[in-house]
Amino acid sequence: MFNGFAQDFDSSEVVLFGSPFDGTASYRAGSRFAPMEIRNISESLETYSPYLQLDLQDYSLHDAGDLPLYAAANDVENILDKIEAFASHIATQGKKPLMLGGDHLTTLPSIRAVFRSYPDLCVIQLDAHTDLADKFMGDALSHASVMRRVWDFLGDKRIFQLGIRSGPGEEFRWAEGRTYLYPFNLKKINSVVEAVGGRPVYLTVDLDVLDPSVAPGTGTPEPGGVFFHELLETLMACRSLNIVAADLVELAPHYDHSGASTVAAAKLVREIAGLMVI
Ligand SMILES: [Mn+2]
Repeated sequence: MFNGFAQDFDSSEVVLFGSPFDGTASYRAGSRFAPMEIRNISESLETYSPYLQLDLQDYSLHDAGDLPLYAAANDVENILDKIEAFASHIATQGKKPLMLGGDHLTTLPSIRAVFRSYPDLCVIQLDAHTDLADKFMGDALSHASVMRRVWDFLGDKRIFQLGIRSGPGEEFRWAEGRTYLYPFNLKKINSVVEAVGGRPVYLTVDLDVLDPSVAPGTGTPEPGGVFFHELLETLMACRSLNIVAADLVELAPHYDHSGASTVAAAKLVREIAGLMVI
């Protein structure tokens, strides 16, 4: 159990669950271990957030554990269906899903499920990579194509991408007029918050938005990223938003033997959960 997520499903406002799948990692796998390691390390993390000045223990939060995705490891669509079904199960009851990935493709079924409950959904993506490939190595379902697949059903100008500093030129050009892509850093968050207004938000945080000196434990590290406090300040700038679902993806804990990347991820989960209940 993630520290502080002690309530039962029925009484909870936020439901945490893990999607331990890294089958589409293009460089190096390992994010399947993220949910387990994040939970382990959360035991050493305070449940109190001094940033939001709230204690997770005072809120109705449930940890539903990990989805059993190993058995179908070679069947991507089957895995995505399982994630979508569970996220739907949460969202249709008016609860807020908070998913621990997994590679970034796990975000697709989670957003798809939430979108059915919130047709005017916006997506805020904090990430190093465009993730807008129509096909990556011939594959339409890849962590490098996740935002393109989300755009397929969400349409133009509903996806806000910040921190982006890597991707093919054609994806940066494709983004023009279709998504709001703010490269290199997170400084445009205030205009994003203003543009989103009161609409429901799905927040997806790819851990590789952080600089690899902060979080080397990820599948596709990308130099030139933000420091932890910048990401934290960005999250705090989102406190007025109506965040109805969120995820944290792409932690591959075993590439960082210090454990610091996992601590960073766990701390982000605590703050994101806080944003979802205030
Ligand atoms: Mn990504």
